Amino acid sequence: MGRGARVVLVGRPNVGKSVLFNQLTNSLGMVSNYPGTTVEVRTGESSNGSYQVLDTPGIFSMLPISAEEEVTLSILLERDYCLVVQVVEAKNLEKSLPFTIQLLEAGLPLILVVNMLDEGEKLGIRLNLEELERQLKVPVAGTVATGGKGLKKLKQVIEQELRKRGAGKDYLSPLVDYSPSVERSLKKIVFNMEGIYRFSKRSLGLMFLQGESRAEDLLKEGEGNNYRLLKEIREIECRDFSLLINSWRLHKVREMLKDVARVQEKESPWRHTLLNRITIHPLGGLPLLFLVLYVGLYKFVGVFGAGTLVDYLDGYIFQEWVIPHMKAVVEFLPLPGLSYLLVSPYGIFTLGLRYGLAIVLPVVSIFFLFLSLVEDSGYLPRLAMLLDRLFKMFGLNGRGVIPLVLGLGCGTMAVLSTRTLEGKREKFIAVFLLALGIPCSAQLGIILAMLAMNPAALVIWGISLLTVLGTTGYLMDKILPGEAAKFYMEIPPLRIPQPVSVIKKTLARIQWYMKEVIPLFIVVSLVMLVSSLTGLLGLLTEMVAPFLQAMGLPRHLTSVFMIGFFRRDYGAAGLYTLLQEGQLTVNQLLVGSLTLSLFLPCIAQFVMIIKEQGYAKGLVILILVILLAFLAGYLLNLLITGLPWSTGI
Ligand SMILES: Nc1nc2c(ncn2[C@@H]2O[C@H](COP(=O)(O)OP(=O)(O)OP(=O)(O)O)[C@@H](O)[C@H]2O)c(=O)[nH]1
Ligand SMILES: [Mg+2]
Repeated sequence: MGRGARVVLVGRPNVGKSVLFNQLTNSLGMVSNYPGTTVEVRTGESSNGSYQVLDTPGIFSMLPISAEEEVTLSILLERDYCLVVQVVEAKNLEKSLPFTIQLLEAGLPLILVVNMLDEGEKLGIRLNLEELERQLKVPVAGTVATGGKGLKKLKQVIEQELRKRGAGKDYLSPLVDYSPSVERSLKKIVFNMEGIYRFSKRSLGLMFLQGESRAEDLLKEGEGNNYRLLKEIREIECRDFSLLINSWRLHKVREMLKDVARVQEKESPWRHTLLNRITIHPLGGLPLLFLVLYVGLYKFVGVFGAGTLVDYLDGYIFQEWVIPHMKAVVEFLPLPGLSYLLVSPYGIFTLGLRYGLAIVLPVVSIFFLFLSLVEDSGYLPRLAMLLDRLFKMFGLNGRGVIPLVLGLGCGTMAVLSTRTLEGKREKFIAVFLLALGIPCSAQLGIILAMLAMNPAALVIWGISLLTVLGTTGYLMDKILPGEAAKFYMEIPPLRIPQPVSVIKKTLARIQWYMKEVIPLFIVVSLVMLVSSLTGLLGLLTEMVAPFLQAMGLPRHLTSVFMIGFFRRDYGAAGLYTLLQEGQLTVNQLLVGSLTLSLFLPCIAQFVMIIKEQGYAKGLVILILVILLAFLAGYLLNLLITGLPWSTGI
């Protein structure tokens, strides 16, 4: 078998591939109850170290539509592996087995895992997996991945199959005999193919007949001059091969399932049905959304996380304890410059660690907990359905809800998740809106906590942000060429989040934050320290001052904006400090919060934007976002000057 053996997990989105991956490799990968959680391939070593496992983004068929499906198809077509493990849901065999047929047609060494047997059982579905195994002629294992049921057996089967590798599996006779016209063209194509491929010629021929672009590219390369002949054969019949091929496969699957699945309809509990209806009906869904936002974001993240916890950690632990003690220690040490480095206004302790650990960490931790609960409940796909129509006005559709909500967690990850959107147009709009106006959790929490003292200001901030986002989205929809993609998303059942999974996920995210972000806090303090010592900060302040003045903001906010570019939440933490020191009026806080919410994406997000959208678009986004942020701040200042509240909070 050898450590180099590779096992690839594939299957439709949201069927439990990542849970299985975590179980097989003892790791802590992201698992959520919505389709499209995994958008990049992850590799891990099996728990006994004898093979590698690859977790892949969801894929529906060999004809990919979205970018994340393409990632998986590329793995199947190009990467070296020994075994494919297809994961399917017990309740959705009819939708999943056509892809099984495709994998078998491709001649790939396969194990089928029928997961979520528990949910199938609840719906009254009884499966005869031995019969399925007999029909498919490949091993079939049943599992409940979340509970670990069937895993021991699955591991054994994987090892068995890996041992067989190299024994030379004969190519199985075709599972489906297609319609005469398809078979006629297919035979001619296969007969004329000369190249050597990972997939069987029959399967590549079928993909070619359906016009799949990767298969076309492969054949173009592998067949050389012969490729023209293949195209001619395809064109002779002049039929919609896709429709024919899919309907014959479906017919075959239905025939198979007659002997495999028995369904005894069970009534789902009324509570479940009611909750399900409420979440997707506007009359119930919108109040529920406000409730989730109010309790989850405002009360839990804003008031508790950014208020109570930060007050304690920053106000008590850091301000009264850590920093004074640190100052005392530094005074003792005869090292020149140490006090600058550690405890001056831009010192590593006073700025870096204080912002990172005392202000931002408590807020992100609480937000990560909230996000994990929401993700695992299955609420997000329902929100996507509810907001689909509204999002269409902004050139997105319901699918855009998920990246935008994830953006509240971390904009960088959210940009990556825009891969699940279908068209380039949607992706660009979503990436733009994320860069422009989706504040990340810590920033949002701190802003909510600061404005919580003045509810009217909070409402104005919320309305202004939504207006800018809405108007920008609306204009982009009108200006950008192309049409909105259709909305299609499978809605998973509502599930009670499992405490272990929620805690694991929250901890994994906090761990990520500590690893990636805390070092950055220290770098930020050093950059700020050097800029202030060399006079660069002063120069920048002079340059930005007229703009800040036009927005009614004090000039020392320059440093807040500068810090905000490293990470948005640090910027908010800077604002928080100024507020504590009594240096801001309500108007200034409001305009500052709005401008900072709209201001540049942080560096990490910007790098990801360039990776996903290229330099040119990245630069356009950057420039437009800066302009829009300052313009919105300027307009808001004009509108609120003269409002009755006074100069303090
Ligand atoms: N009840 C039940 N839930 C499961 C089972 N396996 C996975 N889940 C849940 O199904 C959801 C999806 O699991 P994931 O592992 O993220 O699915 P995935 O196939 O990796 O999804 P994508 O990454 O979106 O393609 C999560 O909420 C899991 O907790 C199972 O056997 N039973
Ligand atoms: Mg996954």
